[in-house]
Amino acid sequence: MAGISESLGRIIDIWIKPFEVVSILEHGNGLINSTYKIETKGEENPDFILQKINHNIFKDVDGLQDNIIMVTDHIRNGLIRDGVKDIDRRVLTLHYLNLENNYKGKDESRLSWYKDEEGGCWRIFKYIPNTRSYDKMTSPAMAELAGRAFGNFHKQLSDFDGESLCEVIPGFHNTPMRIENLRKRVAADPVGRLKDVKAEVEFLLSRAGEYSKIVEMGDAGLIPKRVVHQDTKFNNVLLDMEDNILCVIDLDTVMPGYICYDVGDAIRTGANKGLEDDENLDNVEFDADIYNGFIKGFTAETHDMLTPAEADTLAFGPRLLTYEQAVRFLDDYIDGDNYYKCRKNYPQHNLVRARAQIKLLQSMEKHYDAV
Ligand code: ADP
Ligand code: GN1
Ligand code: MG
Repeated sequence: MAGISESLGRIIDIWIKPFEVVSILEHGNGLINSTYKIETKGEENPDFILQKINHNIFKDVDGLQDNIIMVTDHIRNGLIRDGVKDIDRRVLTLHYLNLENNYKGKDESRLSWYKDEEGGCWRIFKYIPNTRSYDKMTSPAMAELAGRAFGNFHKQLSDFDGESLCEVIPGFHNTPMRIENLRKRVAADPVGRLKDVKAEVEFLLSRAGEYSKIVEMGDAGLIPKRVVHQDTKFNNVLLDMEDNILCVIDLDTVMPGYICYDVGDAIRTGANKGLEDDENLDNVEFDADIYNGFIKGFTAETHDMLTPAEADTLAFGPRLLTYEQAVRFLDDYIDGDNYYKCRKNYPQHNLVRARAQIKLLQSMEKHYDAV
């Protein structure tokens, strides 16, 4: 099995006992962690999601896992309080590794993640059966569904104390910090790629002031910091087979931030008529109908909690997150591709991504008055 050593395989056998592995297959298409589905023997038995945590990026794996435990516990307690019946389908459940009496006589028990012999960090979630997720929002109705899912997620976390969370990636959506990183990378030009991207760098840096304003508003106390998701791709919403919302997943970056980040990343990924890494920039265009559908669902859930100033930032969020993502892809390209997974034999991948984000940003800027 790709990426899974024999010794890790033995741990997985212990981890999912009494169930037995039938197959471990790659699942999903994330750019940071690697995800696998563990299928077990017996139709009626549970399957599992296995993930290799990218600990070059998530350096404090204990902090990361503690965040996920606290957030899922909080959501689960809220569901119990509300008398929800199918709780196991409404929130992610980590599956602990119990090594007690099983492994070299050690008596540690209930590990929420495991470090293998090569230093790889692994965790397992219970697989929520009969579910699906979509990469794209294909209609305004679908976008409304996504908006409701993320809006409800914010409601679930509105009484959660963000102070208890570890900042797993410092300054994750701090746009001025991302811009500063790009400036430093340009100055260092570590692999000699700057010569190919001067126009892109100039385009992005010319907008630095405008796209620093959300962090400045937050610092000035004009908008509240809340616990937000920060990676709101539509495929991070699990739906049942009739497309009813079940839960929001992929909780690694749940941290304090501004609510426009979540609207922003959902629209950046969901309201692009092309792909995130489209080589044909004619395909890449902002879809205002998808945006409107999303905002309808999102505000239906959150209108009670949004402050007027916050509500005013929602429409800017998509531009902000698209700008920031262009900065991040371009930064990684200039750095020689150390952060995002790139397709094999495709050295231009991060540059293609950055150009597609710049095209999307231009299209959003053009439509801004209309939204
Ligand atoms: P990534 O960081 O790679 O995006 P995710 O945690 O989002 O990782 O998982 C990738 C995909 O796997 C999701 O989009 C979803 O389709 C599926 N998935 C993840 N966790 C579960 C789960 N507990 N039950 C069912 N499907 C899941
Ligand atoms: C990463 O791996 P994935 O798809 O969940 C990244 C996001 C980016 C996204 C770009 C921790 O998310 O911030 O927006 O790629 N996650 C991290 O597709 O950097
Ligand atoms: Mg995901």
